[in-house]
Amino acid sequence: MNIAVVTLFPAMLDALRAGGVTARAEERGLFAVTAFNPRDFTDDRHRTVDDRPYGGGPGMVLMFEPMFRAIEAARASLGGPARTVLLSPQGARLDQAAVRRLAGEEALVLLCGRYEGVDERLVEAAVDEEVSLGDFVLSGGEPAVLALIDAMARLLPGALGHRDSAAEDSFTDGLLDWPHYTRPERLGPEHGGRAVPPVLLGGDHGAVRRWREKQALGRTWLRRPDLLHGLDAGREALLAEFIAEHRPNG
Ligand code: 9WO
Repeated sequence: MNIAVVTLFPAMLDALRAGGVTARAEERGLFAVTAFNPRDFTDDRHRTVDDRPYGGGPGMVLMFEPMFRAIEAARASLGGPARTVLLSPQGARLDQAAVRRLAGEEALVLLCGRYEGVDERLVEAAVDEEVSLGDFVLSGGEPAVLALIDAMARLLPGALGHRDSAAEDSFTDGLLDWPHYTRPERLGPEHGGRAVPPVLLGGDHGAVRRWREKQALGRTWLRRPDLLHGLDAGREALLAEFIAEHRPNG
């Protein structure tokens, strides 16, 4: 997968190479990320990329030409058609289904806004899709692009190594994760002697699986009921057990 990012701050993309799944995926050649800086596509002595908003008001707006030329260069570098995505709070909310869809593209151009935003004519002329990570304002689209690339990279075949497409990873698809524990079995008295749920220590893999699915269902019910729909009978029963055993604040 080839990704071209249009950004005034290309150094922010270095974080992708600093470690973790994205660094390994790029080393393995599963994807490549290249930056295009609109400042390199200006004609004036000051390399101007922004100007004051028509109609007045505070702040600056990214100008059409430097952004458009950077997008054209980005597309040319990808050597084929590429979906162009602007990260902005005005976009459709990103979810795992959208991440999967975008990760399936051969090539992508990702646009980062800055200041008060981009000239709207750029959105009309060059953007296929606007994507938002949520209802909050950043100072620029770069952190959102990093998050999107990270979410896509871990879906590329080979990115997670041995964990790839493990059946286990999908059995709570669409639910929140279950709780995780590691050594020691019991914390010291300074931490209240908190213990690991005994079922996880018993070696009954069927019971562990059932407990995890139940916890995933229960947490989703408690924290994100909007995600719970169309449960099959088995899951309904498991969730009913969780609810029966659940004590608020307990
Ligand atoms: C600024 C602002 C000020 C008052 C009222 C509303 C406002 N919206 C914005 C705004 O959206 N500024 C953007 C900042 C301009 C372009 C880059 N910025 C950006 C991208 N902020 N947040 C994102 C973003 C992208 C994806 N998902 C979540 C947030």
